[in-house]
Amino acid sequence: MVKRTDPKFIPLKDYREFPVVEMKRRAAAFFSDLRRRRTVRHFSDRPVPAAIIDDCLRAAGTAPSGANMQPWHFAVVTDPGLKRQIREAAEREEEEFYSKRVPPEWLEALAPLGTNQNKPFLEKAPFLIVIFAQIFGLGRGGRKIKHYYALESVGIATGILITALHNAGLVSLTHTPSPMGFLNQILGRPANERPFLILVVGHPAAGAVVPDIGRKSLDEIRTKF
Ligand code: IYR
Repeated sequence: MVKRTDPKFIPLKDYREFPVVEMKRRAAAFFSDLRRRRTVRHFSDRPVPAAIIDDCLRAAGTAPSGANMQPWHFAVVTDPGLKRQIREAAEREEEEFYSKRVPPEWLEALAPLGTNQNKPFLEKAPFLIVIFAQIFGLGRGGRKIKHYYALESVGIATGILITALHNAGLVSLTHTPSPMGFLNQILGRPANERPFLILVVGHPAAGAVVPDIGRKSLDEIRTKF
């Protein structure tokens, strides 16, 4: 028997309507602030209050998700020993990636970013947020609960997290060592969770530089019908 819960509705009380001029101002101001965001690979070890990270994670947790399963888990790492383990494991994989596994075409695409197998930021930055996608949920007695659109949902939550961190005055790096299975072992996360990415978070190093790359224009990313 399929168990169904009757839907229950409450008033949409928190929605705010703005006059059109105010909508325009807010949309432009948000874009103007967000266009300053850059992915940064040079981190300072300057500490960041944990409460700021917690609020950014609360923001991430507001993301929409398939059937409201909220299939994300954020492992927040500040412990230097764990950071070192993550760095060592990531650099082992990256060494393999850059020296053997990477197809020439991929290497060419990465060239403008100036990345390599060395990942000092994994120890230097004050926070590593390891984002896991729960491919399925675990109910009572270990019963598997199907999660719909888990990766899409976690991608949306990650986007909100990156935006929230930027809004708070922090920088981040989306880091995806490949493969990332070592993160389950080091952090003791269960088998229903798949590492999605490591978000490296903190302040930029003094004199940090970023690749001289640009963004596609609106005309390149949208079609009007
Ligand atoms: N994981 C490697 C390679 C890499 C891949 C992509 I796609 C990037 O946008 C950047 C890097 C690394 O982190 O160096």
